[in-house]
Amino acid sequence: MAANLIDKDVITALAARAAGIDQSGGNPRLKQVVNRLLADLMVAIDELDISMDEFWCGIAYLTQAGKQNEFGLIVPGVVLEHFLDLRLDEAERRAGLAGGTARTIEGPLYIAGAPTSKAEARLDDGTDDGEVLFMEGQVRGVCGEPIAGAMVDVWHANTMGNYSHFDPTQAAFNLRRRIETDKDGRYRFRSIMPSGYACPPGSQTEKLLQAMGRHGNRPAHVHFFVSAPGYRKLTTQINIDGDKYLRDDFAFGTRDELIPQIERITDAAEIHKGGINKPFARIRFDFSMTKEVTGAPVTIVAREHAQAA
Ligand code: MBD
Ligand code: FE
Repeated sequence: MAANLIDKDVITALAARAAGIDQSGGNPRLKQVVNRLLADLMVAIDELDISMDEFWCGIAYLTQAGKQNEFGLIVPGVVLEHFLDLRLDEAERRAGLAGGTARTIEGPLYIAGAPTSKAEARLDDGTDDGEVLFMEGQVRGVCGEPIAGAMVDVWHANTMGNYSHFDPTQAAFNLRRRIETDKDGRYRFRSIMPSGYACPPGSQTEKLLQAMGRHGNRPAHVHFFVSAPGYRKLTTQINIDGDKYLRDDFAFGTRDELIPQIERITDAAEIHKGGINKPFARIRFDFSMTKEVTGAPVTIVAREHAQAA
């Protein structure tokens, strides 16, 4: 079958009618977006000569993905979540908002309402015999001022690459905490070294990636939301150096500035000081926050999160 069976003007008119452009009611912004996406989709169908079987295969795929609540995983997997970050970076650059710790994707596995503590916390419940990780640092403004009372909301996977809540074998809020910085803007926590996440075998996301010759692995990482009054909320992650997938993240989240050095502490006296009985890892990482300004695109993203039971 030949491609381009339908005149572009016919497609444009169909998309406009389907999006209610000729109707006075409805939400104008939604109509504008639906109109554009429909027109672009019909042009793609026509130019690629997408068959009925291919089209309905795609619909069945999306239907199943919805049933399995996988859109939050497909979005980073097909680079769209990272793309939104690139757009926000550029919008900030144009608004004159330079500096600050690089942002990177939130991902689908955040749970709101983790336990809070002042200055320090232990994130793991002691049931996972992973390498002990101490992480610490300071939250400062881009001009260097320490930010007392900033909230460092941290979450990461266990040694199997699984996140509490989504993994029913873990206790509620395991490896999830909100830590308020001390008077000098400092935070510190004890946890375990995470492993990288892998898309669930047999999932719709995994099927799509495989069909494109890709894998569904992320390098080990630790997520953060950092917020403080008067500053722009930061969504970011650190990646664990040395991970096989460090430069090959299926979700495109790795950024050079977000790969801190890892110290391996083996000295007996230091180990004793850390209150443990085996060698451990230490990461020092400071967060740099830009000031909130009027007119810049907001960095507080309204998106649906799974709720803790
Ligand atoms: C994750 O842990 C994650 O951070 C992202 C972006 C996607 C899937 C799993
Ligand atoms: Fe993650």
